[in-house]
Amino acid sequence: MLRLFIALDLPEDHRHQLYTLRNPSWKARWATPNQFHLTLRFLGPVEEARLPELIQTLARIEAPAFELTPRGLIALPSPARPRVLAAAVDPIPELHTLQAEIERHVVDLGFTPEARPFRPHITLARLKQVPATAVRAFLQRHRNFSLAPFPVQAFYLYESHLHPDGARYEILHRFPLQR
Ligand code: 3AM
Repeated sequence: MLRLFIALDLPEDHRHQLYTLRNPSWKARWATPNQFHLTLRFLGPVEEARLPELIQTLARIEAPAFELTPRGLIALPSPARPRVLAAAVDPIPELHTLQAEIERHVVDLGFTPEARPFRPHITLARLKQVPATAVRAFLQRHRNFSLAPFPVQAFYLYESHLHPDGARYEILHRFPLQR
């Protein structure tokens, strides 16, 4: 079985800027620059034999390239119960259209529909025992956070390799968007 998800990648420069937000004193697992991504669809365990049809199906998606602007930090599922610290992005229709197209295509293939609403985010840290007050103070301190817009010219199929010291994400396939 392969543990798969579909996501957007970030430019090198943006990864490094996101990494500077790191607060090493927290009981948290901070993402390293090569782990940053924006998940569009988590697929979970998939038989390796299904990979060709999955790739063929995703390759049929026709969606335009767009620009994404990281703006604002958020705590998920909520600031009162912070489990994940993430960067948000400006909501733009093209991102939601792409996510909906991917969802439609994977459901056609037999994957269970995603029950949760799409909340686009770039995970910065998984919080272990960080008090909500500390997270709120962090969000307040970084309330004006934003990064330059970056071009999104493709989406990717990733394999997640779980290791005791954190996940390693490997790109299995690149799906170009239309210019
Ligand atoms: O984009 P992020 O880093 O928030 O949380 C996991 C990660 O999301 C998410 O898939 C991404 C790549 O691992 N993920 C893991 N298990 C999941 C599940 N059962 C899940 N998302 C939804 N359902």
